[in-house]
Amino acid sequence: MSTSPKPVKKVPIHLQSAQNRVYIKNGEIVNHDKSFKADVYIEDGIIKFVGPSSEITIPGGVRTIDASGLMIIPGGIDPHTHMQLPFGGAVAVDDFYHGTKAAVAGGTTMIIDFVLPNKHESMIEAYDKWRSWADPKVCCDYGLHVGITWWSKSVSEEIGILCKELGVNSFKTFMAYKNLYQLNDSDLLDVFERIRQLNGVAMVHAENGDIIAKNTQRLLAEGITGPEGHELSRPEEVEAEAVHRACVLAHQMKTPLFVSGLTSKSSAELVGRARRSGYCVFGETLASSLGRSMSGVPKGDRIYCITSPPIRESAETPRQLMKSLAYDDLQLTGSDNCTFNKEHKALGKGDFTKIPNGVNGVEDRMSLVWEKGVHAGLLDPCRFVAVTSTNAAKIFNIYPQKGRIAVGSDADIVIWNPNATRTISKDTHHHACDFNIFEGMTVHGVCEFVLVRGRICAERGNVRVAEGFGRFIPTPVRPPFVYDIIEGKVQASTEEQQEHQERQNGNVAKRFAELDIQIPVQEPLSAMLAGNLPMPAEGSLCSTPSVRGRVDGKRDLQESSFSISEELDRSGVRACIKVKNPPGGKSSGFW
Ligand code: URQ
Ligand code: ZN
Repeated sequence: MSTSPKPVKKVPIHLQSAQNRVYIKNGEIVNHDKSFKADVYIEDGIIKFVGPSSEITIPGGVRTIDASGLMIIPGGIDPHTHMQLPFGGAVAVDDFYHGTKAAVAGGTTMIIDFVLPNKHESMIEAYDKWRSWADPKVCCDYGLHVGITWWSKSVSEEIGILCKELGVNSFKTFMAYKNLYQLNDSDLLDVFERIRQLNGVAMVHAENGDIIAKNTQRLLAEGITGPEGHELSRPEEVEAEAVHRACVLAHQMKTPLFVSGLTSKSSAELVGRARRSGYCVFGETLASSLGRSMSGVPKGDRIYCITSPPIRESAETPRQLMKSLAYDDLQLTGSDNCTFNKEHKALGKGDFTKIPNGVNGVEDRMSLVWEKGVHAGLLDPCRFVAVTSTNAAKIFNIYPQKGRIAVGSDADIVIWNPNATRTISKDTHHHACDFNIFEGMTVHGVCEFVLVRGRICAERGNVRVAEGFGRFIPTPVRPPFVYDIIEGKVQASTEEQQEHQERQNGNVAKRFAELDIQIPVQEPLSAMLAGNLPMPAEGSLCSTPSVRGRVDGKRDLQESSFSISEELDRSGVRACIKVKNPPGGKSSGFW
């Protein structure tokens, strides 16, 4: 049981003065809902000013960064990592130091890791163990999900304590890993019901573990023992079946559901359909599934790419998943970073069930999403920010402390060069592992600077992190962007609402014309920020509205849309549509 108060971490003196005042000028700020030109002033780890340079006088002793031609984006939030996880007879080699150093190097300034208790282990004792591993080592802030790997009255009581006292609002269940983490449907219903009672967020690893076990038994009996057996035991439909079932179970319990690590188009479409049917469900895909497929991988190299759910064979899958993120069938990207060295993977030579599952991703996630999404013309930069940072902050209830460039938010900031490229390699990455599944890939989108709570931790490729500088970030229960939907205050968008919104958007353009307000001619924002077109002077409207929900009754977009930055943003540049509170109170519509 967690008893002793956590020691207050002292920031080393040398970090306090030199790093705590930074001024970033001439950059293009890109939040999930709009992009605009403005300067940013940071002090003591918090954003204190966002606006034109004419409105601020910079005191002496401030580090000034010229971000001309660059983007200023919220630091990435990776909601799915497994640092130093004991798994499959090994321990993941990226510990909380190397893993978070790699995260920062790639532009991720917060991770949310998983406490995974063994069956019959106390949830709280496991939580204390993970805290003792992470607190002394993390280079950036972190949160924790807790795995419900078994179920009983005591577990139900302990997750109540985790919610009320220990800063956890999200609980991972597994429909796979039979005899290790897997729960049956009856337990899943009880767990989802309890999570709803606590105003938490249920998470699921959605693969049918019974089918996997049966297929594995058959494959081994047929002498198929190589790494190809891994994907053969769990083809796409084994994921899709579990995704559908998890959505129905959670919907029946009226519990918000986060589906982790989707790897196939069919599963992504199921999540999209559930959302359009009004289910409160969110879908995550991974750097590994977005960045590559197994198409053409030599048999001898397959062992290194083993993760669950698996990286799919089809070369089409990465682009299909990126389109799912663009269409909002999926809402987030994670990495599932769980790295093992070649020697560990070799434990499974001759029996694919003994290959420790997991690959890298936390360092390269941001660049891969930029390369395969924005540079490929499928996402605009605002949507890039939404799926790499803001949506995770909203779902896990740490927005706008995290996931936004705004006055009052933590100064977790990345100065992003959309036109620069880098080539991914084990020889240059910051992971502890001795290979990289994206080896040799050249990607657009490079961090010029990474600030973690105002401290410059990466500068033009030079990574200077401080072990233990990161903090544990509690994730409070009842995230409004989730529970307002579940409680009917805001309807999750449905087909007819989306059609309604398209009509409204058309009316908005007509209204602007009547009011003689010129909307800058919008080239595809992604093309602009991908360096193909010059940026318009006064900022850009984002093409992918991040708010689809509506407050009770039809929301008249003529009068309002939603912008949390209303009271925070002093840039003077209009939000998509300047708003007061929409009719019926402040919208907390999320999608
Ligand atoms: O399944 C997970 O998410 C954990 C156990 C890491 N392993 C993996 O294959 N992703
Ligand atoms: Zn995982």
